[in-house]
Amino acid sequence: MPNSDNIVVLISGRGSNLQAIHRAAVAEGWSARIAAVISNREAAGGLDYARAHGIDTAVLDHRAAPNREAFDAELAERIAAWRPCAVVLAGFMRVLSAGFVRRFDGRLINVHPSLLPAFPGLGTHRRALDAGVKWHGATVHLVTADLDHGPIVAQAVVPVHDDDDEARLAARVLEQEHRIFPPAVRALAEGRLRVDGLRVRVVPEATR
Ligand code: NHR
Ligand code: GAR
Repeated sequence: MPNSDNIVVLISGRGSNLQAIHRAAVAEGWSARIAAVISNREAAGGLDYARAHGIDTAVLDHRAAPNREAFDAELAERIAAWRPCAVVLAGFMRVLSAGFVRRFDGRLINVHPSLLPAFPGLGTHRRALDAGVKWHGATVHLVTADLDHGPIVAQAVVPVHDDDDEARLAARVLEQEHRIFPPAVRALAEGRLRVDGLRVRVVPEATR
């Protein structure tokens, strides 16, 4: 059973989305709180932010595990100890096995740097530039075993400029991630997502 107010955030890097979520949770007085941040990389900048803000942290190096299943099993145990209402992938770079997803089914959420179903997987900004699309963006989705194909909770669109490079485009998309991810995480944590196949309705805060 989920505990109802612990959010666990998984990161691999800088953690700017973690910060955006944490800031929103504090500023808006969410009933849920970020209880723990778990990184598969010791050097992840997001760990420093978490420590500086009194959030529990753990590092689980996937290279120390004998295989993917073993890493996922240990990660699942660590997460389950918090009985989380939401498990947030915020720039987490390891694909999670079907067994892992099943264990936290309906509580896993990810932000992906493209307008899904376009450009699932890695290297999205380079691929968007190479494909010549005029619009790009970010997607928040529930995580299923089918990589980057879970039910879509929120999306935001940005223009692609003629003189864009990967870095400029990524920065424009990241700004939108920070805008759409926190309210989606909040809605999940507060039980305000209604999922019907691949379609998700977010029940507004007031009319719960
Ligand atoms: N797991 C499942 N089951 N489903 C999803 O939708 C997932 C997921 C795990 C992560 C984030 C995702 C993204 O937003 C995500 C969604 C990593 C890879 C990847 O190929 C792909 C997609 C995403 C994250 N990772 C390599 C791997 O072998 C490692 C890459 C690295 O370490 O730099 O796992 O894009
Ligand atoms: C974000 O752009 C996120 O969408 C992306 O990594 C960045 C993490 O930034 N995620 C993926 O590419 C997942 N494969 P952050 O660490 O500053 O939140």
